[in-house]
Amino acid sequence: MAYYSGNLIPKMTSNTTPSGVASATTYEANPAWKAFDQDDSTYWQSGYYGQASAIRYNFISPQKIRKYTMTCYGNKAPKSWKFEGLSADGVAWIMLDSQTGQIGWNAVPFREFFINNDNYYTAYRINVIENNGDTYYTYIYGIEMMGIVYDQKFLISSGDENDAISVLNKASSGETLIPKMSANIGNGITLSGDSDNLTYPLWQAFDRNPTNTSWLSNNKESAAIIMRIDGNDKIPYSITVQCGSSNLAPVTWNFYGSNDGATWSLLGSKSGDTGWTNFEVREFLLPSVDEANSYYKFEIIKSQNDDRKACQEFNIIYASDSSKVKYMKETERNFISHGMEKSNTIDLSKMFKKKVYIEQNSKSIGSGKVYKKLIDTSKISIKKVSIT
Ligand SMILES: [Ca+2]
Ligand SMILES: [Ca+2]
Repeated sequence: MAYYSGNLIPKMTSNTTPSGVASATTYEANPAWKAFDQDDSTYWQSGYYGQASAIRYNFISPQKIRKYTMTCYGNKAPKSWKFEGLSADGVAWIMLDSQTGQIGWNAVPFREFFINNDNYYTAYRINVIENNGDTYYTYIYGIEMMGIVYDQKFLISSGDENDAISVLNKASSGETLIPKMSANIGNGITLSGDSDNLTYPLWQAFDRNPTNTSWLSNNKESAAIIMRIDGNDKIPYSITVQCGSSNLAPVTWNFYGSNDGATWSLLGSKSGDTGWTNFEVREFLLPSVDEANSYYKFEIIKSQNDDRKACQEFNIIYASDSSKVKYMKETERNFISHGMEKSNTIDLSKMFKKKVYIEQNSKSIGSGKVYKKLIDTSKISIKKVSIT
Protein backbone atom coordinates (compact mmCIF):
# COMPACT_ATOMS: atom_id res chain seq x y z
CA MET A 1 0.00 0.00 0.00
CA ALA A 2 1.22 3.47 -0.75
CA TYR A 3 0.86 6.46 1.53
CA TYR A 4 2.27 9.96 1.80
CA SER A 5 5.54 10.51 3.62
CA GLY A 6 6.09 13.17 6.26
CA ASN A 7 7.51 16.54 5.31
CA LEU A 8 10.75 15.90 3.40
CA ILE A 9 12.08 19.40 4.09
CA PRO A 10 13.94 19.58 7.40
CA LYS A 11 13.10 22.24 9.98
CA MET A 12 15.18 25.09 8.59
CA THR A 13 17.03 27.52 10.85
CA SER A 14 18.62 29.56 8.05
CA ASN A 15 18.51 29.40 4.25
CA THR A 16 21.13 26.61 4.30
CA THR A 17 20.84 24.81 7.64
CA PRO A 18 20.47 22.04 8.49
CA SER A 19 20.54 21.01 4.81
CA GLY A 20 19.34 21.96 1.36
CA VAL A 21 18.87 25.56 0.28
CA ALA A 22 15.83 27.81 0.71
CA SER A 23 15.63 30.88 -1.50
CA ALA A 24 13.19 33.31 -3.05
CA THR A 25 13.28 35.58 -6.08
CA THR A 26 12.52 38.49 -3.74
CA TYR A 27 12.30 39.01 -0.01
CA GLU A 28 12.28 41.79 2.54
CA ALA A 29 13.20 41.38 6.20
CA ASN A 30 11.92 37.79 6.38
CA PRO A 31 13.89 35.44 4.12
CA ALA A 32 12.72 32.25 2.44
CA TRP A 33 13.69 29.78 5.19
CA LYS A 34 10.99 31.22 7.46
CA ALA A 35 8.42 29.41 5.33
CA PHE A 36 10.31 26.14 6.01
CA ASP A 37 10.97 26.53 9.75
CA GLN A 38 7.87 24.56 10.85
CA ASP A 39 6.75 27.57 12.88
CA ASP A 40 3.39 29.04 11.91
CA SER A 41 4.15 32.38 13.56
CA THR A 42 6.96 33.22 11.14
CA TYR A 43 6.74 33.85 7.39
CA TRP A 44 8.59 34.51 4.18
CA GLN A 45 7.91 38.07 3.08
CA SER A 46 8.25 38.93 -0.60
CA GLY A 47 10.08 42.07 -1.65
CA TYR A 48 8.21 45.39 -1.74
CA TYR A 49 5.79 45.23 -4.69
CA GLY A 50 7.01 41.65 -5.11
CA GLN A 51 3.62 39.97 -4.75
CA ALA A 52 4.42 37.82 -7.80
CA SER A 53 7.58 36.16 -6.51
CA ALA A 54 8.75 32.56 -6.29
CA ILE A 55 9.97 30.71 -3.21
CA ARG A 56 11.97 27.50 -3.60
CA TYR A 57 13.71 24.72 -1.78
CA ASN A 58 16.66 22.71 -3.14
CA PHE A 59 16.94 19.21 -1.71
CA ILE A 60 20.37 17.62 -1.35
CA SER A 61 19.25 14.83 -3.66
CA PRO A 62 16.36 14.46 -6.13
CA GLN A 63 12.93 13.77 -4.64
CA LYS A 64 9.61 12.70 -6.11
CA ILE A 65 7.18 15.13 -4.51
CA ARG A 66 3.53 14.05 -4.64
CA LYS A 67 1.92 16.46 -2.21
CA TYR A 68 2.64 19.89 -0.75
CA THR A 69 0.99 22.03 1.89
CA MET A 70 0.82 25.76 2.53
CA THR A 71 -0.10 27.82 5.59
CA CYS A 72 -1.13 31.43 4.90
CA TYR A 73 -3.32 34.19 6.29
CA GLY A 74 -5.20 37.27 5.02
CA ASN A 75 -4.86 39.27 1.86
CA LYS A 76 -1.08 38.72 1.61
CA ALA A 77 -1.72 35.01 0.98
CA PRO A 78 -1.23 33.71 -2.57
CA LYS A 79 -4.42 33.45 -4.62
CA SER A 80 -3.00 31.83 -7.74
CA TRP A 81 0.33 30.11 -8.25
CA LYS A 82 2.17 27.31 -9.99
CA PHE A 83 4.01 24.53 -8.20
CA GLU A 84 7.07 23.68 -10.29
CA GLY A 85 10.09 21.35 -10.38
CA LEU A 86 13.45 22.32 -11.86
CA SER A 87 14.69 20.24 -14.79
CA ALA A 88 17.88 18.22 -14.24
CA ASP A 89 19.90 20.62 -16.38
CA GLY A 90 18.75 23.49 -14.18
CA VAL A 91 17.22 25.37 -17.09
CA ALA A 92 13.45 24.89 -17.18
CA TRP A 93 10.77 24.96 -14.50
CA ILE A 94 8.23 22.22 -15.13
CA MET A 95 4.70 22.91 -13.94
CA LEU A 96 3.38 20.15 -11.68
CA ASP A 97 0.30 21.90 -10.29
CA SER A 98 -1.48 25.18 -10.75
CA GLN A 99 -4.02 26.80 -8.46
CA THR A 100 -6.31 29.78 -8.95
CA GLY A 101 -8.99 31.42 -6.79
CA GLN A 102 -7.46 30.36 -3.46
CA ILE A 103 -9.22 32.79 -1.13
CA GLY A 104 -10.51 32.84 2.45
CA TRP A 105 -7.20 31.85 4.08
CA ASN A 106 -8.13 33.19 7.54
CA ALA A 107 -10.94 30.63 7.70
CA VAL A 108 -8.77 27.77 6.36
CA PRO A 109 -5.10 28.69 6.80
CA PHE A 110 -3.67 25.18 6.22
CA ARG A 111 -4.20 23.63 2.77
CA GLU A 112 -2.98 20.44 1.12
CA PHE A 113 -2.38 19.98 -2.61
CA PHE A 114 -1.97 16.56 -4.20
CA ILE A 115 -0.05 16.26 -7.43
CA ASN A 116 0.39 13.54 -9.97
CA ASN A 117 4.16 13.61 -10.39
CA ASP A 118 6.36 10.69 -11.36
CA ASN A 119 9.64 12.52 -11.73
CA TYR A 120 12.47 13.26 -9.37
CA TYR A 121 13.53 16.89 -9.06
CA THR A 122 16.13 18.41 -6.78
CA ALA A 123 14.48 21.85 -6.62
CA TYR A 124 10.81 22.76 -6.27
CA ARG A 125 9.18 26.17 -6.06
CA ILE A 126 5.89 27.91 -5.49
CA ASN A 127 5.71 30.53 -8.17
CA VAL A 128 3.11 33.05 -7.00
CA ILE A 129 1.16 34.79 -9.75
CA GLU A 130 -1.08 36.97 -7.60
CA ASN A 131 -2.05 37.35 -3.96
CA ASN A 132 -5.37 38.08 -2.25
CA GLY A 133 -5.19 41.84 -2.76
CA ASP A 134 -2.38 43.32 -0.70
CA THR A 135 -0.60 45.87 -2.85
CA TYR A 136 2.88 45.42 -1.43
CA TYR A 137 3.68 41.95 -0.14
CA THR A 138 3.03 38.23 -0.33
CA TYR A 139 3.53 36.24 2.87
CA ILE A 140 3.75 32.44 3.22
CA TYR A 141 3.93 31.09 6.77
CA GLY A 142 4.54 27.45 6.06
CA ILE A 143 5.39 25.11 3.14
CA GLU A 144 5.80 21.35 3.36
CA MET A 145 6.59 18.80 0.63
CA MET A 146 5.81 15.11 0.79
CA GLY A 147 6.65 12.06 -1.27
CA ILE A 148 5.12 8.61 -1.51
CA VAL A 149 6.13 5.72 0.70
CA TYR A 150 5.44 2.12 -0.19
CA ASP A 151 5.09 -0.75 2.20
CA GLN A 152 7.84 -3.26 1.66
CA LYS A 153 6.12 -5.55 -0.81
CA PHE A 154 7.90 -8.28 -2.63
CA LEU A 155 7.47 -10.57 -5.56
CA ILE A 156 8.14 -14.26 -5.89
CA SER A 157 9.42 -15.35 -9.26
CA SER A 158 7.74 -18.02 -11.33
CA GLY A 159 11.01 -19.71 -12.26
CA ASP A 160 12.75 -22.66 -10.67
CA GLU A 161 14.63 -20.44 -8.32
CA ASN A 162 12.66 -18.56 -5.72
CA ASP A 163 13.80 -15.02 -5.26
CA ALA A 164 12.71 -11.87 -3.56
CA ILE A 165 13.38 -8.17 -3.54
CA SER A 166 15.56 -6.82 -0.81
CA VAL A 167 15.44 -3.14 -0.04
CA LEU A 168 18.73 -1.32 0.31
CA ASN A 169 18.74 1.18 3.16
CA LYS A 170 21.26 3.78 4.11
CA ALA A 171 23.32 2.73 7.13
CA SER A 172 21.55 4.40 10.03
CA SER A 173 24.55 6.47 11.05
CA GLY A 174 25.47 7.35 7.45
CA GLU A 175 28.86 5.70 7.96
CA THR A 176 31.54 6.19 5.34
CA LEU A 177 33.78 3.67 3.61
CA ILE A 178 36.88 5.83 3.97
CA PRO A 179 37.89 6.76 7.52
CA LYS A 180 39.47 10.08 8.43
CA MET A 181 42.79 10.29 6.56
CA SER A 182 45.99 12.22 7.27
CA ALA A 183 48.10 10.79 4.40
CA ASN A 184 47.39 9.06 1.07
CA ILE A 185 48.09 5.65 2.64
CA GLY A 186 46.84 4.45 5.99
CA ASN A 187 43.98 2.72 7.84
CA GLY A 188 43.80 0.03 5.13
CA ILE A 189 43.18 2.72 2.49
CA THR A 190 45.34 3.71 -0.45
CA LEU A 191 44.48 6.89 -2.32
CA SER A 192 45.85 7.65 -5.77
CA GLY A 193 44.89 9.73 -8.77
CA ASP A 194 45.38 13.15 -10.28
CA SER A 195 46.35 15.72 -7.75
CA ASP A 196 48.35 18.82 -7.14
CA ASN A 197 50.06 16.85 -4.44
CA LEU A 198 51.97 19.47 -2.53
CA THR A 199 49.29 21.86 -1.42
CA TYR A 200 46.11 19.95 -2.23
CA PRO A 201 46.79 16.21 -1.84
CA LEU A 202 44.11 13.58 -2.25
CA TRP A 203 43.82 12.79 1.45
CA GLN A 204 42.61 16.31 2.14
CA ALA A 205 39.28 15.27 0.62
CA PHE A 206 39.02 12.72 3.44
CA ASP A 207 40.40 14.61 6.45
CA ARG A 208 36.97 15.61 7.81
CA ASN A 209 37.96 19.25 7.48
CA PRO A 210 35.39 20.76 5.11
CA THR A 211 36.47 24.35 5.72
CA ASN A 212 40.22 24.71 5.20
CA THR A 213 41.57 21.73 3.26
CA SER A 214 40.88 20.53 -0.25
CA TRP A 215 41.97 18.13 -2.96
CA LEU A 216 42.72 19.79 -6.31
CA SER A 217 43.39 18.07 -9.64
CA ASN A 218 46.75 18.75 -11.25
CA ASN A 219 45.42 19.97 -14.57
CA LYS A 220 42.22 20.88 -16.39
CA GLU A 221 41.97 17.77 -18.53
CA SER A 222 41.75 14.87 -16.15
CA ALA A 223 40.77 14.28 -12.57
CA ALA A 224 40.20 11.08 -10.68
CA ILE A 225 40.33 9.99 -7.09
CA ILE A 226 41.06 6.26 -6.80
CA MET A 227 40.38 4.61 -3.46
CA ARG A 228 41.62 1.13 -2.62
CA ILE A 229 39.91 -0.29 0.44
CA ASP A 230 41.48 -3.46 1.83
CA GLY A 231 38.96 -6.17 2.66
CA ASN A 232 35.88 -4.11 1.91
CA ASP A 233 32.58 -5.99 2.25
CA LYS A 234 30.24 -3.01 2.39
CA ILE A 235 27.95 -2.00 -0.45
CA PRO A 236 27.93 1.69 -1.42
CA TYR A 237 24.63 3.50 -0.96
CA SER A 238 25.58 7.03 -2.00
CA ILE A 239 28.49 9.36 -2.50
CA THR A 240 28.80 12.80 -0.94
CA VAL A 241 30.68 15.71 -2.45
CA GLN A 242 31.46 19.10 -0.97
CA CYS A 243 33.37 21.86 -2.75
CA GLY A 244 34.63 25.08 -1.26
CA SER A 245 34.69 26.80 -4.63
CA SER A 246 31.57 26.33 -6.74
CA ASN A 247 33.65 27.00 -9.90
CA LEU A 248 35.63 23.82 -9.34
CA ALA A 249 32.66 21.65 -8.37
CA PRO A 250 31.95 18.51 -10.46
CA VAL A 251 29.06 18.91 -12.90
CA THR A 252 29.81 15.83 -15.04
CA TRP A 253 31.35 12.73 -13.50
CA ASN A 254 31.49 8.94 -13.39
CA PHE A 255 31.81 6.70 -10.36
CA TYR A 256 33.32 3.25 -10.87
CA GLY A 257 33.99 0.11 -8.88
CA SER A 258 36.60 -2.57 -9.50
CA ASN A 259 38.06 -5.62 -7.86
CA ASP A 260 41.51 -5.39 -9.41
CA GLY A 261 42.02 -1.69 -10.08
CA ALA A 262 42.21 -2.46 -13.81
CA THR A 263 38.70 -3.36 -15.02
CA TRP A 264 36.15 -0.81 -13.97
CA SER A 265 32.33 -1.04 -13.84
CA LEU A 266 30.27 2.12 -13.95
CA LEU A 267 28.23 2.44 -10.74
CA GLY A 268 26.84 5.94 -11.14
CA SER A 269 27.18 9.07 -13.23
CA LYS A 270 25.86 12.56 -13.57
CA SER A 271 26.07 15.15 -16.30
CA GLY A 272 25.28 18.83 -16.28
CA ASP A 273 24.76 18.94 -12.51
CA THR A 274 25.16 22.70 -12.28
CA GLY A 275 24.10 25.35 -9.80
CA TRP A 276 26.71 24.60 -7.15
CA THR A 277 27.26 27.16 -4.44
CA ASN A 278 30.42 27.46 -2.33
CA PHE A 279 30.68 24.76 0.36
CA GLU A 280 27.44 23.10 -0.71
CA VAL A 281 27.20 19.38 0.09
CA ARG A 282 25.50 17.12 -2.45
CA GLU A 283 24.64 13.48 -1.99
CA PHE A 284 24.13 11.19 -4.98
CA LEU A 285 22.37 7.86 -4.59
CA LEU A 286 23.77 4.72 -6.22
CA PRO A 287 20.54 2.74 -6.45
CA SER A 288 21.72 -0.11 -8.64
CA VAL A 289 24.94 -1.07 -6.86
CA ASP A 290 24.59 -4.57 -5.46
CA GLU A 291 28.04 -5.73 -4.46
CA ALA A 292 31.08 -4.55 -2.57
CA ASN A 293 34.25 -3.64 -4.45
CA SER A 294 37.77 -3.11 -3.19
CA TYR A 295 38.50 -0.23 -5.56
CA TYR A 296 36.42 2.83 -6.32
CA LYS A 297 37.14 5.66 -8.71
CA PHE A 298 35.50 9.09 -8.79
CA GLU A 299 36.31 10.54 -12.21
CA ILE A 300 35.37 14.14 -12.88
CA ILE A 301 34.91 15.03 -16.55
CA LYS A 302 33.86 18.64 -16.18
CA SER A 303 33.82 21.19 -13.41
CA GLN A 304 31.41 24.09 -13.19
CA ASN A 305 33.71 26.61 -14.89
CA ASP A 306 35.60 24.02 -16.97
CA ASP A 307 38.75 24.59 -14.94
CA ARG A 308 40.52 22.20 -12.61
CA LYS A 309 38.50 20.01 -10.28
CA ALA A 310 38.44 20.08 -6.51
CA CYS A 311 36.70 18.56 -3.51
CA GLN A 312 36.76 19.87 0.00
CA GLU A 313 35.36 16.56 1.19
CA PHE A 314 34.35 13.37 -0.64
CA ASN A 315 33.12 10.08 0.68
CA ILE A 316 31.16 6.93 0.03
CA ILE A 317 28.30 6.17 2.39
CA TYR A 318 27.51 2.51 2.71
CA ALA A 319 24.26 0.65 2.90
CA SER A 320 22.69 -1.56 5.48
CA ASP A 321 20.57 -4.38 4.16
CA SER A 322 18.19 -4.69 7.04
CA SER A 323 14.96 -5.40 5.24
CA LYS A 324 15.81 -8.40 3.15
CA VAL A 325 12.71 -10.47 2.42
CA LYS A 326 12.93 -14.08 3.46
CA TYR A 327 12.89 -16.98 1.09
CA MET A 328 9.33 -18.18 0.62
CA LYS A 329 8.34 -21.67 -0.37
CA GLU A 330 6.13 -21.69 -3.43
CA THR A 331 3.05 -23.05 -1.79
CA GLU A 332 -0.47 -21.98 -2.59
CA ARG A 333 -0.81 -20.54 0.87
CA ASN A 334 2.31 -18.38 0.56
CA PHE A 335 1.19 -17.21 -2.82
CA ILE A 336 -2.19 -16.13 -1.51
CA SER A 337 -0.82 -14.64 1.71
CA HIS A 338 2.30 -12.97 0.37
CA GLY A 339 1.93 -12.65 -3.37
CA MET A 340 1.58 -9.19 -4.77
CA GLU A 341 -1.95 -7.94 -5.18
CA LYS A 342 -3.01 -6.43 -8.46
CA SER A 343 -3.87 -3.09 -6.89
CA ASN A 344 -0.49 -2.68 -5.15
CA THR A 345 2.11 -0.33 -6.50
CA ILE A 346 5.84 -0.84 -6.24
CA ASP A 347 8.32 1.81 -7.25
CA LEU A 348 10.85 -0.33 -9.06
CA SER A 349 12.99 2.55 -10.20
CA LYS A 350 14.59 3.30 -6.86
CA MET A 351 16.46 1.73 -4.03
CA PHE A 352 16.00 -1.92 -4.85
CA LYS A 353 19.01 -4.12 -4.79
CA LYS A 354 17.41 -6.78 -6.95
CA LYS A 355 14.44 -6.71 -9.30
CA VAL A 356 12.10 -9.59 -10.03
CA TYR A 357 9.16 -9.17 -12.36
CA ILE A 358 5.92 -11.08 -12.58
CA GLU A 359 5.23 -12.22 -16.13
CA GLN A 360 1.92 -10.73 -17.15
CA ASN A 361 1.39 -12.72 -20.30
CA SER A 362 0.76 -16.42 -20.53
CA LYS A 363 3.91 -18.35 -21.24
CA SER A 364 5.54 -21.70 -20.72
CA ILE A 365 6.38 -22.41 -17.09
CA GLY A 366 9.49 -24.37 -17.99
CA SER A 367 10.60 -27.27 -15.85
CA GLY A 368 7.50 -26.42 -13.94
CA LYS A 369 6.60 -27.00 -10.38
CA VAL A 370 2.92 -26.68 -11.10
CA TYR A 371 0.53 -27.16 -8.23
CA LYS A 372 -2.26 -28.51 -10.29
CA LYS A 373 -4.22 -29.90 -7.47
CA LEU A 374 -3.39 -27.35 -4.84
CA ILE A 375 -4.57 -24.21 -6.56
CA ASP A 376 -8.03 -23.27 -5.46
CA THR A 377 -9.43 -21.26 -8.34
CA SER A 378 -12.07 -19.66 -6.19
CA LYS A 379 -9.21 -17.68 -4.62
CA ILE A 380 -6.95 -17.18 -7.62
CA SER A 381 -8.50 -17.28 -11.00
CA ILE A 382 -6.23 -18.66 -13.69
CA LYS A 383 -7.04 -17.42 -17.12
CA LYS A 384 -4.52 -19.36 -19.14
CA VAL A 385 -1.69 -21.78 -18.49
CA SER A 386 0.31 -23.51 -21.16
CA ILE A 387 2.79 -26.27 -20.43
CA THR A 388 5.39 -27.60 -22.78
CA1 LIG B 1 7.16 29.77 9.30
CA1 LIG C 1 39.12 18.56 3.59
